[in-house]
Amino acid sequence: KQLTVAVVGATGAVGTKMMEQLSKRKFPVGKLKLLASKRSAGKELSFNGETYVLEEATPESFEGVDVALFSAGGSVSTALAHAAAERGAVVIDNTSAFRMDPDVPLVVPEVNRADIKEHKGIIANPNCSTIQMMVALEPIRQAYGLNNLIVSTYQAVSGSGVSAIEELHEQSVQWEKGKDVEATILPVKGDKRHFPIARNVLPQIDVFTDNGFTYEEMKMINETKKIMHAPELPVAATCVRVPVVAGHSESIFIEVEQAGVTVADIQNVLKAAPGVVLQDDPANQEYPTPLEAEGKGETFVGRIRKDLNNDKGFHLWVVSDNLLKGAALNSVQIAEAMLEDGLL
Ligand code: A2P
Ligand code: 11C
Repeated sequence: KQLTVAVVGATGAVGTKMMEQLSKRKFPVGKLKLLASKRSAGKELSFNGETYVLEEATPESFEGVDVALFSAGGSVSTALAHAAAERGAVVIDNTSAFRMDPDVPLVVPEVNRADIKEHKGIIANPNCSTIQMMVALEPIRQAYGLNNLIVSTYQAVSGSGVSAIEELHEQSVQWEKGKDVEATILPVKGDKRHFPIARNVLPQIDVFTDNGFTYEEMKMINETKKIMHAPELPVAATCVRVPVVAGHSESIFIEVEQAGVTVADIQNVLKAAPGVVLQDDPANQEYPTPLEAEGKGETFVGRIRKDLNNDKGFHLWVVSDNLLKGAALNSVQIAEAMLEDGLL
């Protein structure tokens, strides 16, 4: 069966990877519509060796579309996702616009694939930093239960789009040349103040909410509870931007429910877990890094240690390519799962 697929935000950091994943994974694309803003209309992009002309995304763009992968920002999804669904397209939305909507499944296929069938036209792809954490922690939760979860992230600039990648490059060059370093994008496009990311670390991703946590932190907290179907689970997050182009890293503390669990038990669970690669051999300095994870679809886990004071406490280091499993790959995997389950 050949499908008509639309990519909304096809010129963006994630949209580009969505096209790459559709091609690489041989998704049955019969017809492809590449959509972006008016600015890009008429530009050309190639897919599977053929040239496609970009069009401005409008409600009418979705006539005859079977699957629409959205990654053009929340406001574009808010404006167009329902219009696409009303025209019969299944929308897989990579923005935060609908993630907490009770009518919209929020899906990591390795974790809660069964939720997909509850959809009413829109399925949400979780935030990148949430996805990799779910892939690593759900198998542990299934085996030993979970009482508590605290995460600190080290997130790549590509999470903030093409312009943030360019900003890191430009600032690095400015440093090299001894020029003044200009910051206009990070930590958050359009916020009151901007700080350099080259040679720096910024403890702010997205804007602050009233409780002192940022939206990125609240996404990790709320999305985790929804994906795991665990509304009571205590979750805390601190999200930090680092001068890395691709690959989010996370330092995670968990407390499991069951007593007597060992590091080897956790390692064995992760060895068998779908989408996980265990990379945990401190004696040989074997642990995941974002540079090594870049371009790969798996979630890499290492540095697994038992807490020194809490017998049920464990520390883990979790790394994945934020544009792949964190975004484009997960979206395409949702579409693949739907095809396999006869939902497309
Ligand atoms: P465009 O290149 O035409 O601006 P990134 O996350 O890397 O910043 O990319 C954002 C993506 O969202 C780009 O593909 C961008 O297209 C697209 N986009 C931005 N505004 C709109 C809009 N109003 N309608 C459709 N696509 C948009
Ligand atoms: C970042 N996690 O790294 C963000 C990007 O809700 O999909 C993804 C934002 C989102 O900046």
